[in-house]
Amino acid sequence: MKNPFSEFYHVPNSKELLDIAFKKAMKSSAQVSKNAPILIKAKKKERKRIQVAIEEIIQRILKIIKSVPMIDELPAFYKELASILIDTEKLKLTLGKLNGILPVLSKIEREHFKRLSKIENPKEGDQIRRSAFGRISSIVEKQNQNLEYLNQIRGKLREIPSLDYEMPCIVFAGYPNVGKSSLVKNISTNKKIEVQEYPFTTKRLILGHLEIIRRFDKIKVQCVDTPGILDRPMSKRNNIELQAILALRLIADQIIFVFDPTPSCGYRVDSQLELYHEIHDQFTKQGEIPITIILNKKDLASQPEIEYIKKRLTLHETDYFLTNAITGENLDKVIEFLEMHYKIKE
Ligand SMILES: Nc1nc2c(ncn2[C@@H]2O[C@H](COP(=O)(O)OP(=O)(O)OP(=O)(O)O)[C@@H](O)[C@H]2O)c(=O)[nH]1
Ligand SMILES: [Mg+2]
Repeated sequence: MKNPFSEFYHVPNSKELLDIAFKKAMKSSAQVSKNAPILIKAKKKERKRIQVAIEEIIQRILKIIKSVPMIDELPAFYKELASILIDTEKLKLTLGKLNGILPVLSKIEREHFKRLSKIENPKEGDQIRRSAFGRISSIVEKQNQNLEYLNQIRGKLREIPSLDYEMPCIVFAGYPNVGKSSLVKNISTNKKIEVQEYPFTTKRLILGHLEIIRRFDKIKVQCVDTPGILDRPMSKRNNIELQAILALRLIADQIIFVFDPTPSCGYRVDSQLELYHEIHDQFTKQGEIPITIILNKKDLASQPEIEYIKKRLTLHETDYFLTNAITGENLDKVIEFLEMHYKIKE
C-alpha cells in the first residue's frame, strides 16, 4: 500500500495563506454593468473581494484537512507507525481547531456583506473590506502554530515507506552499528541508504528491493532496513527502536538477524544474543516466520569470536552466514538462500 501520507502536501503558514487569499481577492473582478452607479460598483467590487478571500482560505484549509488520512482507519502497521512518529491525538486536535475557524470565517463574510449593503458612500466600501481583511488576518494568524505543526509532522509521516502487502518482506534487525544498513544497501536496489561508523545512524524504516528470477516469472522481495535495537525492557525502548520492533511484529515474513561478533560495533555479544532470543521468542510466531542469522564483519571477527556465538546458539555450518557487508563477501550465498526460499514458495 502506498504511504497513506503521500498526499499530505506542504501546508502554508498563516502569512502564506493570507497572502495567497488577499492577492487573489484583489485581482478578482465583480460582474457589474459599466453604466451602474459608482456606489453599486463599489459594493459589488468589495463584496466580491471579501467573498474570494474567504472562499480561498476555506478551500485551502479543507484541502489540508482532507489530505491527512483518518489515522484510526489505517492498516495496523501504518496506524501504529504514525503513533510512534507523532502525537496522533495532537494531530486530531490540530485539525479540529483548523476546522473550527471555517464557520467563523463564514460569519465574518455574512456580517460584512450586511454592512456593505447599507453603505451610502463608495469610500465606505473600501473601509468595510479592510475591516473584513483585518478580522480574517487575526483569525488565520492565530492558527499559525497549528499550520506550522502540521508542516513539521508532515515531514516525518511522508518518510514512511510504501509497503506492498502482496510482496514478501524481509526485515533486517539487530543491535546498532552491526552492519544492517550496509547489508541492505549491498543486497537491495536501494543504494541511497546511509551507513556511518556510529550507532543509531538509521532512525526510521527504510525500504529496498531484491529481484528474484523464478522459472516462470520474477518477483520482488522487500528488504526493510531497521534502526538498531538494544536489549532492554520494551517500556524503556525509544521511538527509534520501537519502529524496528513494529516492523518485526507486523510486516516481517522473514527475519534476518545480524550479529557483529567483534567489539567494533561498541556493544557486547552477550547483549546481542539476549536480543536475538527475545526476537526469536516474540516475533517468529512459533516458527511461522523464519529467522536467519548473519555474522557480519567477517574481516574483523576472530575465530574464537565466531565460535562463541556458534556455541551459544548451537549453530552448525549451514545455520548461519559469515559476511563482509562492505566487500560483499558471501552475500551471494545469502541471496542464493533467499532465492531458494522464495522459489520453493513459488
Ligand atoms: N570492517 C567491516 N565494517 C563493516 C562491515 N559492515 C559494516 N561495517 C561498518 O560498520 C559501521 C556500521 O555500519 P551500518 O551499516 O551503518 O550499521 P547499522 O547496523 O545499520 O547501524 P545503525 O543504523 O546505527 O543501527 C560502518 O562504519 C560500516 O562501514 C563489515 O563487514 N566489515
Ligand atoms: Mg543502519
